[in-house]
Amino acid sequence: MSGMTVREVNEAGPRTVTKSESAFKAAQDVMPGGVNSPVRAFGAVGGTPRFIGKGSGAVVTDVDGNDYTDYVGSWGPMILGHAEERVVAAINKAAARGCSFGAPTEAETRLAELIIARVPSVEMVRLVNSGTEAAMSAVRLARAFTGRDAVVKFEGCYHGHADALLVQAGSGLLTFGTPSSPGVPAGTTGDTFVLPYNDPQAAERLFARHGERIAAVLVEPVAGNMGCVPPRDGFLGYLRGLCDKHEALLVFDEVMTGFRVAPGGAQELFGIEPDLTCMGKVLGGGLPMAAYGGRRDIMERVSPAGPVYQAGTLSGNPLATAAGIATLEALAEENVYETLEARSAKLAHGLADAARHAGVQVTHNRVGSMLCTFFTHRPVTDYASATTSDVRAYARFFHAMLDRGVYLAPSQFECMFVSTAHTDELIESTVAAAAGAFAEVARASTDPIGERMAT
Ligand code: KE4
Repeated sequence: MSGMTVREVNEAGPRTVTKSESAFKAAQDVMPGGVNSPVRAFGAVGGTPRFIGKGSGAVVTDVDGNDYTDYVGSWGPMILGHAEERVVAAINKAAARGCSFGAPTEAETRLAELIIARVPSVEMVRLVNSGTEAAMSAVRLARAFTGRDAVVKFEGCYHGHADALLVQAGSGLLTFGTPSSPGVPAGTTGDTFVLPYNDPQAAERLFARHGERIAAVLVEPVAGNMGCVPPRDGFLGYLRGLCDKHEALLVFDEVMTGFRVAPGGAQELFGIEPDLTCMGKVLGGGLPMAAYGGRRDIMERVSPAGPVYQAGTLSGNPLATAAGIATLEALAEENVYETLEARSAKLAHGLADAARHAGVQVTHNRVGSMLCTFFTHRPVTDYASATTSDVRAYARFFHAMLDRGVYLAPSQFECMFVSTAHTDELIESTVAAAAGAFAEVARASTDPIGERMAT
């Protein structure tokens, strides 16, 4: 891809994937679905998942030797691109001193200090190993701090796979959620409410009825797990006011937005300070690193300073900590976020022009370097509108882009991520590929998506 001309890009046909095919067969024999996280199996788009052999900058190469401009970026962590030399050097240096001690290290303090210096609301932080662990622990802490059990989340938002958060909307807006996975007892979701995203009135009604029971509102300040859905003006501030009024805690899940949409995440971008923040992805630069943090008076309840138990063998792991420090220090350099913004805007405008030229009606949402193209003509502001998207059209687009050397998220309901390694040239070749891919979608649909959706 990086060496292909625009013409070559658009004449490219399906790539040879025989090695990925045999790798997938072998993997399926020994791991459920052949993967270690479900979305990787291409279930939502069909076809053979590409087994990746290496990555360099914004390009990944599959085991058949096919190059792709990568917009998955490991689902957000790779904001500096793959095998970034400062991050790799930091990991190698740390590894040479030992991989894990199960004892405190000064590097953990350094990373904690970097987080606190950047994220407006964070006064104290605990390092963990995944976003799931961060969200799960923040919920436990909020319940302990408030002495209440109920938690509010929003439809279409994802906070990892802890039982209490694997919840779908209950039958009525004001009823508790129901488990969204077998194996999750009803009792563990019986204290979780699920509301529509970007609907302050629904939140108001819920608090009016149950406010005294609500420990926390957990929200993605920019939703990234139903595709990219920005908060409506005032939505986050309204949640802040409701939590203050009813003495509940506001918890921002910034696992995806943290250190991405601004140096201090969405809370810096929108100027709303939560009580607790979950972080991850970028924070580890591609290694297993996450965190939760916030007000000191809350965080000092966490064991061993306080009674709220939470622990982890590899928490604050030296290699992951080194990668995180190197990543945050690199992001602090001049013009990094301005460059990300310019490149992401160029991509979004190019995709919109390409879709319009092909006569394919799509909706583009973007916040900084996270964006999504929804195959619907409607504005996408919540889960209900996101799911009006034509997932078959998305799947066709996905494969047409893959054939042209562009690796998008294998699901309509995920984001594209731009890194500092996505050069103007790679953005331009992506847009050229999209022109061909949208034309393929237009040809494949017997009637333009817009007409079908108009009813
Ligand atoms: P992990 O446990 O996967 O590290 O983080 C869970 C999580 C928590 N909060 C937010 C806002 C998240 O986006 C995530 C994980 N995001 C997905 C992508 N939609 C990870 C990809 C996957 O599940 O394989």
